[in-house]
Amino acid sequence: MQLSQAQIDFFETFGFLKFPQLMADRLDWIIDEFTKTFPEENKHDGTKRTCIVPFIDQRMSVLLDDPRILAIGRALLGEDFNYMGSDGNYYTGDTGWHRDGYHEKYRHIKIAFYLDQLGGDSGALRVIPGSHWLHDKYGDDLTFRMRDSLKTWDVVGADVPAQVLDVTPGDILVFDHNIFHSSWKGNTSRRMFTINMCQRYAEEDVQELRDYIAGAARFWIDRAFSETMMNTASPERRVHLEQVMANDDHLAALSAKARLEMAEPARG
Ligand SMILES: O=C(O)CCC(=O)C(=O)O
Repeated sequence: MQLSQAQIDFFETFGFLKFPQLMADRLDWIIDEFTKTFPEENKHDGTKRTCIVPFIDQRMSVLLDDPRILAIGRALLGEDFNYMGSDGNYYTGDTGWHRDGYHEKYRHIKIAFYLDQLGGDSGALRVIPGSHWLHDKYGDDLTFRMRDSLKTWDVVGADVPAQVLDVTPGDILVFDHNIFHSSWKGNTSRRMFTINMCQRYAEEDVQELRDYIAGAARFWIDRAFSETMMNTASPERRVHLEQVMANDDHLAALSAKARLEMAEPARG
């Protein structure tokens, strides 16, 4: 599979893409592995989000070798893109408007697998097309004002002007971390996992990458990737692991500190 120039242009302009039924042939396997990744003894009870990081690393590392996933990474980020970890979730209720940090120089993307049929009234992801470009004072103000849209504009979160990305399991959504996104009216066990990727960092910017990796300490993990992900990597997969593997040596100490300071690992 290859992305068309029109798809690449669409992503650059609007900050997201939808691939209907791209992974339909793997869906049964994906749902089975998703379910098995969550431990029996700590089942999601619907009261708050349950989240596992890194996620595909536990039982689905091979997704990183799938030609379709590779094609998305290569087309949007370059041949030598970095895998940046993954999260698996049972969501409970709404996810308010936010962006996943702001990356000015290097593109970071999320590939999202939603495993339930979702529409605007049942928790489908919403994005504000083109908002990944807002990185000036206007973007900063918007981050702040979006936190309480009712107070700011007398508009509930679900009515903020946005594109609703309906999904059928097997569809793939891809979005830029910088885009404003949210989800409203979902139930208490919405299933979703993501694969994060970014452009490879130039040597002079590696500290920025290390700072990003440090953020994973809140999940109490000692390495960015699981042993399985690293030990089963073919030379082709290694290309997408090596820059992070070379720059996660500070994570174990930071996680040890987080274990002392937090009651439980972060839920997102
Ligand atoms: O589906 C959701 O509730 C939100 C997903 C999201 O915010 C994310 O993956 O960054």
